Amino acid sequence: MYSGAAAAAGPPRRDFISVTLGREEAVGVGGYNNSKAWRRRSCWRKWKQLSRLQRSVILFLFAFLAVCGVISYTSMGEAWRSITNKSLDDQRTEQVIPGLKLANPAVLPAPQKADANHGDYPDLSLQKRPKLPHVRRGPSNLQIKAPWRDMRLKTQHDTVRAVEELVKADKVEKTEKSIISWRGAVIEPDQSTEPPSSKTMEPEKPSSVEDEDQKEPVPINERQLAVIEAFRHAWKGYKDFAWGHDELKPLSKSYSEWFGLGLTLIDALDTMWILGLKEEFEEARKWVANDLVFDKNVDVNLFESTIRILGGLLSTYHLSRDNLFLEKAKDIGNRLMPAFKTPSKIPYSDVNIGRGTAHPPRWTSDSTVAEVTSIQLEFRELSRLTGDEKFQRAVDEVMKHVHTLSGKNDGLVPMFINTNSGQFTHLGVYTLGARADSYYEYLLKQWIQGGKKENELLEDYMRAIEGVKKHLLQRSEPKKLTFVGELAHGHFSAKMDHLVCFLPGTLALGAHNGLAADHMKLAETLIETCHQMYAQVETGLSPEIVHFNLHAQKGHKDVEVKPADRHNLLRPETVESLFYMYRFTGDKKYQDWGWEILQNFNRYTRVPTGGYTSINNVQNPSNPEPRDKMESFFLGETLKYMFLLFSDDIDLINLDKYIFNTEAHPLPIWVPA
Ligand code: DMJ
Repeated sequence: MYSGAAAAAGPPRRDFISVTLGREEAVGVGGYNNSKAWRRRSCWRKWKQLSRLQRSVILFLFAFLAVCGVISYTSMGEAWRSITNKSLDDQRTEQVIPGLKLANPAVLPAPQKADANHGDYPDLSLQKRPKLPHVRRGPSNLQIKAPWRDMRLKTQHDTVRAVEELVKADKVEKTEKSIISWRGAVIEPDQSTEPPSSKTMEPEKPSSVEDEDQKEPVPINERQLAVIEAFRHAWKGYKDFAWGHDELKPLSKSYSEWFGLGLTLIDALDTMWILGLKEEFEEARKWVANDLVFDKNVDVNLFESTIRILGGLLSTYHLSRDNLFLEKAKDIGNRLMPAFKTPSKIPYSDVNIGRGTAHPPRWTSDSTVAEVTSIQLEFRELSRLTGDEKFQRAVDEVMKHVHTLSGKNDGLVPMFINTNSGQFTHLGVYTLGARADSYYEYLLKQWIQGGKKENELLEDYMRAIEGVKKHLLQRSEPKKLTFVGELAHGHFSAKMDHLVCFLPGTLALGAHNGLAADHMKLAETLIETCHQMYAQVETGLSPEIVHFNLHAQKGHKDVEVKPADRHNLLRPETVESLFYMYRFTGDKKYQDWGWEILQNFNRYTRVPTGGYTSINNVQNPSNPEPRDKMESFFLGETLKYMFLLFSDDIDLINLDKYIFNTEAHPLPIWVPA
């Protein structure tokens, strides 16, 4: 035991250490037994026997050791982290974890011999491919892992090897690229977002890597790979012939301009993110950073630029957490605001984003109802992110106003609204197709986005669906397909736009969010009809508009197509609804139907030199008459929904956390379910 004598015998500090820490405990002096009380008493006695100086020195030493311990732990942690990060950064720069570099892009085996009937359009059907192991999705910066997670990397190698085998068989593209699949960031419940306030919102933090890692990675399957291949083929055309322009003209190997704002590139950003096309994404990001300028003397359509550009930038910001996209979103959002300076506050259809002026179309002072009521998700989200309420105020006012308007028919709205009077015009025509469609979609989606609190939106939605049931539903012959027709001044027309095929998906989303179960039943019947709009046509692709037969006639199918309506613009609505239906029911037939559509796009709309084209005649497989245009929504929506439809990972854009805008750009639900 430490004694005063020992202290006197040498320098206090050293004595203290040797005597105190060593002796008694080591040799067992003092009748040691196992009694805790005894030990406590004995320690206390020893402590009391120390001089004040000795006690202070002991306490100081303990404190010193504790501080050293904390410091060395932190700096070791830093060093470990930087090693891990560096190696991941290296991987990023090289585009590979060695072995992840592919000799060829991950494209499908060579198309089967083109059917004689298929003209120039190569047939693309999948051959049997090796089963793919798990690929972890998620951007590399969200994938920083502890060393013991190397197992995952090994799995990626395996996947890449499998992909390489596929690639060997392909003859189409030879560019050296890699598949590195990442995932869109998932908002975890603890990161739930809040409705707009006057304070600027801090950008959300990346989702918890640890939480994500708890989940078994879901493999990317063959059909998803086929979508990636299709996207790359489309992107190749855009990159080679239309880079930075609005739309690709794949046959003339040129481009068309609408707003002159790189529409396809912006629309496709989040699709690349979701599909894991990192290299393409980085290249496009560079264009956004260096070449995307909104200070241009150009008239843009408020609705189209909101859903495609503002929506695309906002969702890319959410997925990538890259501030560049938020800054650009703020810029375009501010430049669109002059549209709301009208006598009625119902916005004009067109805005000059350079001059800050807005106007209606030359021939009228009307705006389209769907257009003024389908910009809300985006402007509301912009307010939430910036803390600037003016965006939300402007669009909420439109909804409140439309809510009170007369001229509806059991919740169904006319197609036009006057920007001076604020009243509906051209009364008496009701459709869920062009000019009204997304009004219904955004009623439900705003209600979900805002945490299911805005009752007027829900009321209007529920009433409208009742209106659809009462006035617009009929059954066709011979298959008795339920379809959504139109009503013109009391006369029913059996005409249905392909655009209406958004409805089954929206109904299913509503049912998933607790609305009437019969909405789901209706969704199931309507998606069957949309499927038949493809299946009953010669190319297996739907025309823009169909007419349903109401009376059985020998040799007639349910679906009739008029010559003026037989084009296909590569639209997304049916695939979109298939995606929702599969997510909510798990019924694989929906995936199969989507797979058929993809194959038919590949058969009849794929241009060998890159890109896909809309076609003029879905009824003529030997000459579908290419129109020489690839719409931006083919990359923004159609292929994205295909990829999601084929996925079995419900967390790949979880529908309880994200709401898709009408251009398929996912935005966060403010209070996730
Ligand atoms: C897209 O721009 C949007 O989906 C819009 O709501 C309707 N039209 C096209 C796709 O068909």
